[in-house]
Amino acid sequence: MSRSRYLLVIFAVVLSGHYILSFTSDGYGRATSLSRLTSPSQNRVPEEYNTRPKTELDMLQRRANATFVMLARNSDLDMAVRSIRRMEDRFNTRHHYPYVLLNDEPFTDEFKRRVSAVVSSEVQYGQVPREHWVQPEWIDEDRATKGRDQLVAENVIYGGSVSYRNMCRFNSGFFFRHPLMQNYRWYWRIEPDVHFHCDINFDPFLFMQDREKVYGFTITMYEFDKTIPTLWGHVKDFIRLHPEYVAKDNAMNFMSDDGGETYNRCHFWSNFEIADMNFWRGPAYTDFFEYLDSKGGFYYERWGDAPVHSIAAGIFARKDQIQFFEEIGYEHNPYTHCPKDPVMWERGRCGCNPEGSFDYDGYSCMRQWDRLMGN
Ligand SMILES: Nc1nc2c(ncn2[C@@H]2O[C@H](COP(=O)(O)OP(=O)(O)O)[C@@H](O)[C@H]2O)c(=O)[nH]1
Ligand SMILES: *[C@@H]1O[C@H](CO)[C@@H](O)[C@H](O)[C@H]1NC(C)=O
Ligand SMILES: [Mg+2]
Repeated sequence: MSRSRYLLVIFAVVLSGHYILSFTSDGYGRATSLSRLTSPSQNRVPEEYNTRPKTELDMLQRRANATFVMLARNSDLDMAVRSIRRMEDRFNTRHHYPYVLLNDEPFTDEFKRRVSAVVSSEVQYGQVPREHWVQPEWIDEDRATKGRDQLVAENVIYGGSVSYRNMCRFNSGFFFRHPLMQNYRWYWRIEPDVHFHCDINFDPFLFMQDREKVYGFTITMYEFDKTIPTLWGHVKDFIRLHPEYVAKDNAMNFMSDDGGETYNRCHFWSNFEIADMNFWRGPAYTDFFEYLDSKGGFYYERWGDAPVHSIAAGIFARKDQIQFFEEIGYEHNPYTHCPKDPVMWERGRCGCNPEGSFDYDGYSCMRQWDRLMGN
């Protein structure tokens, strides 16, 4: 064998070796055998969104017009710091998205100092204007009191709380109107004391922006019927008044088992949300919120922002604009979503137990979601 021929053979062997290696690697720089054991989940975010091996410089080149948002009380400080620290460790030290923290009272200096210490980006602290928070004047207080007393008698969680109702109404119709939120289109809602159990190796904002998504969730479940006895009737009335807002190919069959006649109480758990504020700021949701608000159900009953947001996304958006983020391991007491797909679980270096995932718990609405998406 001549020397040049010999070198050619070596070259060919090295090349084919490299080819085989890259063929079996998982695209995240690690060889994996798991990917051959399972068919890919339909929910998996494509690998082109993988940001992990890139440099900081790459990251800075493409970022969405987005922020984290957390509503918190000063007394939530320890838990707020924990949530944000977890978000930083699992995602944001590679992305540096800013945070907006909102409170119906002024944040204390101690609160600001502790939160600012854990973030790798900018934080802004805002106070909610009174008119976005307190029970409106025109609410019939006698009727509201009766409503609260009844839910207390029925042992409904937060049944007697006015501040909880203020919070739900604020999250339904006002957070995206706060002056600090005006600077952004996309947000990721986090709450004090939530957990992110897996590395988030992609940018959910860019994914949603590129794919024209409007709403992303990780956990879905049934709402308590006692908190929303009249809500669906008002929704149907609104649809009759405004058929022009109803999207084709919407997610109605996720929320209703009889073509829209009754609500099956399925909703996305809104303590986790990644969504497009243009959707909430647009004409359909603006009119929808105003209509619902005028019925007083945030106070006479105990309408949550979760069913209100979910129903709106389910009717005014196409179903393919709603994203189940299977790979984002997430926990808000008492429920955890943990990726069941072994590839997602391994890539995310998840600390959660997939066997304990809420997805197919009896109280979960993933079955209805799968039915809708044809999974
Ligand atoms: N500033 C402020 N934040 C509140 C108030 N009530 C609830 N929150 C926040 O609203 C979110 C939801 O409240 P939470 O108590 O976690 O309700 P749950 O998740 O439905 O049990 C959390 O981010 C809380 O910190 C309040 O009265 N003032
Ligand atoms: C971000 O979005 C907001 C709201 O849509 C908009 O007002 C603002 O100009 C955007 N900023 C950038 C840099 O695109
Ligand atoms: Mg909570």
